[in-house]
Amino acid sequence: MTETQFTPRVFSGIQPSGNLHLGNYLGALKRFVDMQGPEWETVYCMVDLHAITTWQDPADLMHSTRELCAGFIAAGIDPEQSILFNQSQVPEHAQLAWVFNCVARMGWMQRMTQWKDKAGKNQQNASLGLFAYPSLMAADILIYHATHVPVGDDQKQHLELTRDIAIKFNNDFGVDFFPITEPVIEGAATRVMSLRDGAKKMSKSDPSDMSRINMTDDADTIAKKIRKAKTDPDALPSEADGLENRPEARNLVNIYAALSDLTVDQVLAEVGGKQFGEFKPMLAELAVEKLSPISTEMARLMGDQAEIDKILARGAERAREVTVPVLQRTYEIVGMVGAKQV
Ligand code: AQP
Repeated sequence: MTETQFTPRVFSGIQPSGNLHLGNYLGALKRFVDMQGPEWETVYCMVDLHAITTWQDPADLMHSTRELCAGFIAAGIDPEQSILFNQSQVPEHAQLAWVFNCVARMGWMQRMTQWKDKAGKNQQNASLGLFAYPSLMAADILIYHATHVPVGDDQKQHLELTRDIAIKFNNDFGVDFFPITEPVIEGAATRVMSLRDGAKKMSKSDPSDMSRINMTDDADTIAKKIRKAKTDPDALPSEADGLENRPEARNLVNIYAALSDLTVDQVLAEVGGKQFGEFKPMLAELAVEKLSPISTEMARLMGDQAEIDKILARGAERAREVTVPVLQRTYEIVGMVGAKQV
């Protein structure tokens, strides 16, 4: 079998489940913007089918999808350069996911830590969709033959599963059809932690709004949340080793580094020896400087929702130029009669 050369293509997505936050921005969105360029084709998606794996109010889901689209554009995604759309408008994602449901093994899915975390103790009452989520995620990526996927650290295991599904599909059918995708988990903020608890990931679903900085927060709210962020009584160290066993301090330094495009060592060379009373206002000022223009632009874009819907529809049309032939070929490989007509 010859090694197929795949076009360098980036795919990633974010769930429109409300409360787009600093973790989503630094771990994902900002990285998506950084990867736009001549080196890659870039495909970015609002994964609304993933969002409904847990209950979403329909009106809120529509609002969050449009707001997330506004967030992508406000952060710097150019819908002419990148393909930008919502997942449900491209049916091949869900169709390929069904094929992958028949490739992935129950044991693989049961090992997913996000499934265990999100289903909690009440697995019997969780949706089947939540269990099958990683298979849809593999389809999201592989329907584009994406070679690279920028994500936060929490998605590492799902990316490994995507590779396992591609390898098993290729082996089962004796083809070299799906690429073995590379995760891109880079930068100082691959895992932004809660502002209230340095052991917990900053998350959309945390009941405490003080635990996260939302992309829609105004300057005063951002400053207040940083001022009240949990810290320890010690001064900041001058080197990264000094952040050992200081999760809250490490988190704030990581956020500062990612927002300013510096390394942790560069930040500590500047702020080492300072108390949090001095560092927090510096961080608040930086966060407001970087995030306020994005939230202002998001609000402006949300003033013309018809335009947002047009962008998403156009993005979906462009996406289908890639996904329809990939699904057709998949069906052919699997042995579906009439696959040519897909
Ligand atoms: N805290 C985080 N730090 C860095 N990256 C993060 N991501 C999420 N949280 C952090 C990255 O954002 C992208 C989109 O994530 P998602 O839409 O799948 O949502 P999620 O991971 O479910 O986000 P939340 O906030 O954690 O939501 P809930 O509360 O529903 O669990 C991904 O690339 C993710 O890595």
